Amino acid sequence: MTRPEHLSSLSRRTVLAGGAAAGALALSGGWSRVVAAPLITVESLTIDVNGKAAKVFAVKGPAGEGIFAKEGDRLAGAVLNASQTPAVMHWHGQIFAPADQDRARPDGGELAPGGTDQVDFLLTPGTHWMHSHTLSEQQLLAAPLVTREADAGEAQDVVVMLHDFSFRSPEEILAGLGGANAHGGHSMGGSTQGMAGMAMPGMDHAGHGMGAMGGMGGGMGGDMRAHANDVDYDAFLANRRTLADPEVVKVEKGGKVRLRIINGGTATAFFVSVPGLKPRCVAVDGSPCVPMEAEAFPLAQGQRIDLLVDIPASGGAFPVLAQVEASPRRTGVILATAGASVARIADTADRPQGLLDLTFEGRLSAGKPLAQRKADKVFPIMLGEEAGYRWTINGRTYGEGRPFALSPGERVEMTFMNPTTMSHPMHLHGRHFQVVGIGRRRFSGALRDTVMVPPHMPVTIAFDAGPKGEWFLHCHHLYHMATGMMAVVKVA
Ligand SMILES: [Cu+2]
Repeated sequence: MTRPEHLSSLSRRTVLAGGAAAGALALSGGWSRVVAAPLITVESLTIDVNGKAAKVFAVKGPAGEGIFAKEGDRLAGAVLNASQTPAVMHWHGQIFAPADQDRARPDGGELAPGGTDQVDFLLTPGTHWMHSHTLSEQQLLAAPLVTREADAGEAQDVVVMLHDFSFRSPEEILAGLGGANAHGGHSMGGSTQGMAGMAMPGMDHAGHGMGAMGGMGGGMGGDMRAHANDVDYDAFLANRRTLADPEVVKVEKGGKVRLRIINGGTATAFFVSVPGLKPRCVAVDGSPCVPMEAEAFPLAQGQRIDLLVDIPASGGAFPVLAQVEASPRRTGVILATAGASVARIADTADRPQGLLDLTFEGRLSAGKPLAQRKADKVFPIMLGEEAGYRWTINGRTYGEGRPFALSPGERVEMTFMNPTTMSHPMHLHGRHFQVVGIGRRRFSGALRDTVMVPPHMPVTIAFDAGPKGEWFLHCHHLYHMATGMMAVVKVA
């Protein structure tokens, strides 16, 4: 098995030893070397984007960006913040990390520059990731946290992390969203400018005039069309590179590849496709699903998708593309066999994609669904939007509302309702849930940790509460979360 260069391969022994001063690092070739603690380091670095220098973050494991482990491994060791900025790290998709080992918890806090944390938890199998839970997520403070399943077989793993990138700081972006040209400047009557702007990829700040109305439940009438892409990004990255200079991953003729794709974009959802091959989705958000083929796979912020592809015996070069929803803009990596000629792929497609919807979600079913059970608690959750780029859960921004109170082991159902004009990828910390309803239709859908809730389409999730602790439930659109769309689930 060839491993991507940017991933570290940790043996069980290595991970267990990670908390000590040094541990042995085993790479796929079978050799090992001694590496010093810490296990994970957050650092600043400068990368090149479109020929311009950009100051971003990196999350380094023992052998490069991210962590790549095997089922049964623990993540045990020190997390060092070697950057100049306080960090709030979240272990996204990890269900065995106790609440007090996740910095991103209601009573958590920043890991100060130079500060160290100790972590020790069993890794959750599957394609997961770790990322900042504050605005620095926009500056690429994120990395893969992939634990190879015991039954993953011989496929070659290729991890692709997607990002939306801006030369502006996240604070500037947020100010722009809340400024006079966004929500705050519009009256309740909406704006014709907004309607004209809505179909424009990447540029529909003006569309927010409608958003405020959406939050009022649609009672104002007018055009309620959904929109996306409220931030105008400078680039879209796959493994930190654009299609002008993409990563080219060497694959074998006749080989099998497992693409593990992570949407680390903060405000961008993508459609993933592999033209020329027939990808089969085998897992979403790290949890196995009944294998499913599609032309293009929707991937909202925070979500992951695992796609199996067979490389033809004749070889060739095959782009793995991620196209922004409601836009022709795209990014990606190239899979190429030895000697294949790699053509330049334009970073703009011939035509825009539509908005993400739940067509694919509705066809998915979990590999291991939850046991059928009547819910002990049912929560209707109304997602809302108010003037001034204020996003709410049940009418309240984070800090204003009471926690959702659960007891360990309770079967919980939450139905998200979205009368706003943007989609909300809703993410629950510390637990995987099953999608069990879309609109009025009940079904045994995918196991996930992040589900997209489009405008005017209720989505119901189910999960069994636990472990004890306080966990965030929030929208994974960074600027929605930062401006209020977050609540606490308290298991006690
Ligand atoms: Cu949102």
